[in-house]
Amino acid sequence: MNILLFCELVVLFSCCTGNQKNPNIQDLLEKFLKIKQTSWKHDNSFIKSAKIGVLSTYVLNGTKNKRKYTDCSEILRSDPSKKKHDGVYTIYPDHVNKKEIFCDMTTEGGGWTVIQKRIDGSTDFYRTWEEFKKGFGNSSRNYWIGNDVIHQLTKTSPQKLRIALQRYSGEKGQAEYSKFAVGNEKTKYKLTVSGYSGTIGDCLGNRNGWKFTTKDQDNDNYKANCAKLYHAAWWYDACLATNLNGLYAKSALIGYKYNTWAAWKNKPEALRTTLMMIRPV
Ligand SMILES: [Ca+2]
Repeated sequence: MNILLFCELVVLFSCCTGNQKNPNIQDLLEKFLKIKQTSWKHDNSFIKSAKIGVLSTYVLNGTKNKRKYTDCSEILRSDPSKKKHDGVYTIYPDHVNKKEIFCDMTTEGGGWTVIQKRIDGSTDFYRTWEEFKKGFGNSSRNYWIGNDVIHQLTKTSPQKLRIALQRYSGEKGQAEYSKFAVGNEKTKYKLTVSGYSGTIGDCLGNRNGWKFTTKDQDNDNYKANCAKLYHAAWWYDACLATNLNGLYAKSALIGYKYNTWAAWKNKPEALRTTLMMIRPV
């Protein structure tokens, strides 16, 4: 094949992408070969006596998009080698906006998206509505994932909630709720929770329908603002049996303003570590 013919063939093939039989290319080639009165050979092509057929293979070069996982369970399902590798991962709860969060890849098979984590007193949890809406803190230590994210994660598929606590004595306990969902901001992040099982008693079972209250937005059922009274932000009624976003005490002090789960020891004892995490049912 001469150079000119080769160049013209390249022009013809440039209209074609993918791995396919292209009728337009076939027509063009037929006309082309008739005019040129010539023959040609191509490794990936074939020509029959009566009709010209062209089959050619092209490689499309480009950057493969990294998959955007919406939660920790998707990450684990996609890569089972992450099992038992707890740590900070990146998720895209709404498929667009990035969030650095902590995944528990160990507990009962792993795949838990941690929505609240407290291990020390280095992060202030006495925050505004806007801060609880967007989330705050450091994903490897203490953080609130953000009420919009909790809503996003719980609206698409049924979720269960697991609460894992540790006392200053070292004792550990947990609660699991088979149903957990949080409404959007218009509903004031209305809580739906039920199906308790666990070792620490049920402090949330009667919280259904309660709205979120912060120091600057009072949606509770008490005359004063429960968030201000108890130095936190939570789904308060009038006011509380648990206060996991409460003041971090650094010892087992007693008082509802601390991060406590009163049903566990029948007293509002401050806790050393708290984790709230969710996973699709
Ligand atoms: Ca109130």
